[in-house]
Amino acid sequence: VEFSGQRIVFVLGGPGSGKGTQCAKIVDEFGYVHLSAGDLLRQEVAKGNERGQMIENIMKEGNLVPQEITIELLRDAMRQHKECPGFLIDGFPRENQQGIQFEQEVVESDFLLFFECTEEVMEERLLKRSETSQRADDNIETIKKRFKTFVEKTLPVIDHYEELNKVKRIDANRGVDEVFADVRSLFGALPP
Ligand code: UP5
Ligand code: MG
Repeated sequence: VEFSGQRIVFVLGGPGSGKGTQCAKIVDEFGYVHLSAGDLLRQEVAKGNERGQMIENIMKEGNLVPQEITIELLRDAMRQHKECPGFLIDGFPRENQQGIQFEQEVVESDFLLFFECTEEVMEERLLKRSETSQRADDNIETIKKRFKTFVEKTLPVIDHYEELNKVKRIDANRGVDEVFADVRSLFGALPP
C-alpha cells in the first residue's frame, strides 16, 4: 500500500475553529506533515487559470469544490512526503462521499480529530482575522454560508466516523495553548 506505516488523521471543525493553528503546532512537536485542503485549493486559485477561477467562485459562496479536484491535490501533495510519521489532512473530508472516495482510492484514515467550537466563537475569530487577511471568504456573508455548509454537509461526516469509534474530540473554544495541551496529550499517547 502506498502510504502504509504513516498515520492518517482527518482534522475537522467549523470555519475558524483553529484547525490550521493547531496543525502547525502538531507539525512542530510531532513532525507530521500538514496538508490543508483549503490551502491547496487557494494555491490553485492563485494560478489564475480557468479551473482556478471556477474554484474561487465556489469558495466565495462557501460551497464545496468537486471532490475529484481536492482528492487529486491531496494525493499529489502526500506523494511528496514519503518519510513522515503521519499526515494531518486539514479541512477534509467535507462531506461523507469525499471520505468514502478518499479512503477507497488513497488511504484509510486512522482517526478524525474534531475541534468542537461554537459559531459565536468562530465568527468572532474570523471577523478579527478579516481585518488583516487576504482570504476572500472572510466576510460576514461568506462566513454565514460556510457555517451552513459545515452544519449540513460536514457534521454528518463526524457522525459517520463517530459510529466507527474513530472521532477524537477537543474543546476548541479555549485559548490556543489550552487547546494544544489536550492535543499534545492525545498525540503523545498514540501507539508508535
Ligand atoms: N485562532 C485560532 N485558534 C484560536 C484560539 N484557540 N483562540 C483564539 N483565536 C484563535 O484560525 C482562525 C482564526 O482564529 C485565526 O485568525 C487564528 O489566529 C485564530 P485557523 O487556525 O485558521 O482556523 P481554521 O479552522 O483553520 O479556519 P479556516 O478559516 O481555515 O476554516 P475553513 O474550514 O473555513 O477553511 P478551509 O481553508 O478549510 O476551507 C475554505 C473553503 O475551501 C471551504 O469553505 C470550501 O469552499 C473549500 N473547501 C472545499 O471545497 N473542499 C475541501 O476539502 C476543503 C475546502
Ligand atoms: Mg484553515
